[in-house]
Amino acid sequence: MGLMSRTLWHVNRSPLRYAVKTGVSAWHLNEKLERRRQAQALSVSSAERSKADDLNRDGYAIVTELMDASIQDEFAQAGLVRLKNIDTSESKQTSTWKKFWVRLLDTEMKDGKLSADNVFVRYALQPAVINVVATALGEIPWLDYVLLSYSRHTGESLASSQLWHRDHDDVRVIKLFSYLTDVQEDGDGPFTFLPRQSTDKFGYPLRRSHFPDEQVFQKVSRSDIKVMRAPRLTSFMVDTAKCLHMGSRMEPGHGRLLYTATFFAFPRMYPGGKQRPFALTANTTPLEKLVMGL
Ligand SMILES: O=C(O)CCC(=O)C(=O)O
Ligand SMILES: [Fe+2]
Repeated sequence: MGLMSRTLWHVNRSPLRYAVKTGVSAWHLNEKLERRRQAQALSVSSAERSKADDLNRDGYAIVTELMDASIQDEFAQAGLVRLKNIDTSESKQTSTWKKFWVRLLDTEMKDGKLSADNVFVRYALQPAVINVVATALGEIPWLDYVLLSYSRHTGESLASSQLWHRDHDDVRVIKLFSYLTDVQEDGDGPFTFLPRQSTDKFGYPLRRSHFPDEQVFQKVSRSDIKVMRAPRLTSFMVDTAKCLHMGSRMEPGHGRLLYTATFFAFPRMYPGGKQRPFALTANTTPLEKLVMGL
């Protein structure tokens, strides 16, 4: 890690992160105001508003019933196709640090970009999804990336996101998760988390970002845990910066295919100069462009 990223690592685990976020936001005031204005103009249903309230109050919301029926079939089929092609995705994957985890969309990116009409991009751009996240954040969100990950058993000890952690990519990180395989048993490695209020009891122990079960349950009751055992096509949103979470604790012979769309409030806290991982098409709307940061 360089000096800059090491400094940010510490900043983003301290109360200073809010000052940094405010400072970075001041640079982009016009766009920030435009995003707020456009969020006000969205027509948001009462069901969507109530999910946004859940998200802000508890740090999570179950949103399966808000997903657009017309995209579900295509989304599910596309998941099955990627599952069949796992061996090629694995050999081409760029980062292999998480051995229990394979990224499946890398192979279909062109120059590091997914087309805005790719079903996994469109899934994140569904009006209901944008409405809920925009209402929760009070502004048009920034879609940072979409991810399709396949988790499987490795026989190694628990590591990285299999341990309890909060994501530190930004002050608030709203992830839309959808299962593309059934996750009905503990062996299927369900996404597991603590609601915001329970996470707050844990505080911010210094010097560590990932914690074993014992350490978490010294401060938080085990009965507070939410284990997302659910059939495929279940969708939920979690503020993973505010809620301790873990998952992918797979048993032998089990596999879990999970879709993730990650949203922040603009501007991204780590500028980083990284190019956007999306490519627009002739049909991309101005609102979708704003969400994708294009
Ligand atoms: O694999 C899991 O269920 C945990 C994933 C995770 O930590 C994340 O998406 O931030
Ligand atoms: Fe995480």
